[in-house]
Amino acid sequence: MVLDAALLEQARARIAAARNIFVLTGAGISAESGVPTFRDALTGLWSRFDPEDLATEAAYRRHPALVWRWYEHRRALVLATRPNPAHYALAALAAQKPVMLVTQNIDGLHQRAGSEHVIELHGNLFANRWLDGCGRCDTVPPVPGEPPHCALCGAMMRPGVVWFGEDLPRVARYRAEHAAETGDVCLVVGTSGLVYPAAALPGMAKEHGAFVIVVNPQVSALDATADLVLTAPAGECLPLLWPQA
Ligand code: BJW
Repeated sequence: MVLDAALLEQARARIAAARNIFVLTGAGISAESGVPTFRDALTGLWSRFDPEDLATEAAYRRHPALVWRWYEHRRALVLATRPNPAHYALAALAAQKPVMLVTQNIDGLHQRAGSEHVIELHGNLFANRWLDGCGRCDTVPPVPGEPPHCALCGAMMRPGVVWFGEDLPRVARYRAEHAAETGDVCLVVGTSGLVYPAAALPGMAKEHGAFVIVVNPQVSALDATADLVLTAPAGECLPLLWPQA
């Protein structure tokens, strides 16, 4: 992919001059690691299901084993991947200037690349919690392919992610909004910009005076908010935007 040299230079200058950078990432930043983006067609067993139909509490209550297996499949997939140059570039940037890194991703790849203090808006794939637990929940030995149950009250374990219709973790949301309001550059990487409230953050940043840069090989809903769009895969583009350690 050939990046427009003038746009690249403009983005580099903005980032070099920034005092605080607010970064919002989405599934696209992990695509080059081999993690499917959320709205890509899934293959194999899951190709018959619409992910948006599985990512709700109602779906989990209706088909717990199906949804649990979908998350087990995704955990295994993520564990077999590695961070890519885009994740490492963001970790390197944080060593050079204040970066507030907000991610919609649940894969933990930013942390594995060395980024600290990552604000996870949609939870984490590896953090399970109880659904309707009794407060003293304890697992019985799990049946393979089934969600673990509490030995005391029978509650089910659920993935510690944020499904549609659920509130985002309050502290993460508060910190993300603060980041959007205080960054002088807002760098949006690999998100379709279709899922709220995350998708509202770049607009909030712009209202507070940030220069908004979007990195995405495809058109996204946030292009209209952007001051500058870099049409490129994150792993190719980000390492060109600032010096790498
Ligand atoms: C590359 C690339 C490369 C490819 N380099 N890029 C306001 C308006 C309308 C609706 C709502 C609203 N406010 C709230 C709602 C409802 C709802 C919502 O947003 N619905 C919309 C779909 C219409 N939001 C919610 O329900 C949220 N909760 C909430 O608001 O609570 C208050 C409330 C309660 C009750 C009622 C109403 C409000 C919760 C949202 C939770 C989202 N959860 C998921 C699943 C997480 C767990 C899991 O993964 O299983 O989070 S959905 C899914 O989408 C996942 C993602 O984090 C999220 C965003 O997706 P993302 O990251 O943008 O991925 P993609 O696949 O969409 O895009 C990838 C992009 O990468 C593409 O653009 C590619 O081109 C690009 N790409 N390769 C760079 N190499």
